[in-house]
Amino acid sequence: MPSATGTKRIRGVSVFRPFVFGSEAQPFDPAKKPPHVPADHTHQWRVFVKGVNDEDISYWLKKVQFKLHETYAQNVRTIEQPPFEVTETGWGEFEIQIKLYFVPESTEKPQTLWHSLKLHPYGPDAEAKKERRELVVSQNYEEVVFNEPVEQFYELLTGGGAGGAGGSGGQKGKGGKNTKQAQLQRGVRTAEIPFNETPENPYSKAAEGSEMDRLGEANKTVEGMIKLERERLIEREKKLAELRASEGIPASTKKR
Ligand code: SLL
Repeated sequence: MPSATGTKRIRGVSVFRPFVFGSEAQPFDPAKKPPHVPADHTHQWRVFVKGVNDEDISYWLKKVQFKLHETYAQNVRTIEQPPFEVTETGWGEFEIQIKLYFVPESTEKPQTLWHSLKLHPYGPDAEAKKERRELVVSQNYEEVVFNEPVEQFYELLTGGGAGGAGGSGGQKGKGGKNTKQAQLQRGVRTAEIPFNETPENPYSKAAEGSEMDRLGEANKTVEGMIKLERERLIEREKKLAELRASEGIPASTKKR
């Protein structure tokens, strides 16, 4: 059956888009707890899905469904436009199911993620943070990968060419220029993350670089440990062989 215009898949192409999802929680100050909040609720929290650096992601993400714990009234919350977030109050931590629905042009099925809502400070300074009633942030950087997107979605994702949604002018630059400047002018969309991190946004090329360095170092340590273990094993096998030889036990324990 011939496919409709724009629904042909672009073979061999993958487009990824970064995003951030997670939660923020803060304990109530008992002296200033709002009156409408149930007595057993100790925290206010927010669960969210957003672009890196709060970049608009609604050109590929249509809606988000957050499935809260059953103790919540109407625990399935569907957010149809940005900000894709739910703010609540409560007393306990639980797993939140987050279902991402892509724009209809994508013809993609929804994708499900899980997030563990964190209300209590964790990590080395947890006690001091608790004392100060600090905001508890638990968030993750993620990338959605669209493999072989249909043409119409690829156009949307890349803001490609004339009439591309979200562009300032929508028209291609003179002579089809493809410089970064020309791309920005006509609103070409990319998955680039900022070079440097900021207090609001920890996800950057620089952070990625130092994380790679850290992983490289960790890898070296692990390789060193493996080498040491291997040497120890050889040493032990040698000792075992010596013992066996001195007691006249054959090296192989294979049954005849
Ligand atoms: C726990 N397994 O026991 C978890 C469940 C549920 C949290 C946590 C309810 C709010 C309400 C709320 O905070 N549920 O009553 O509306 O820790």
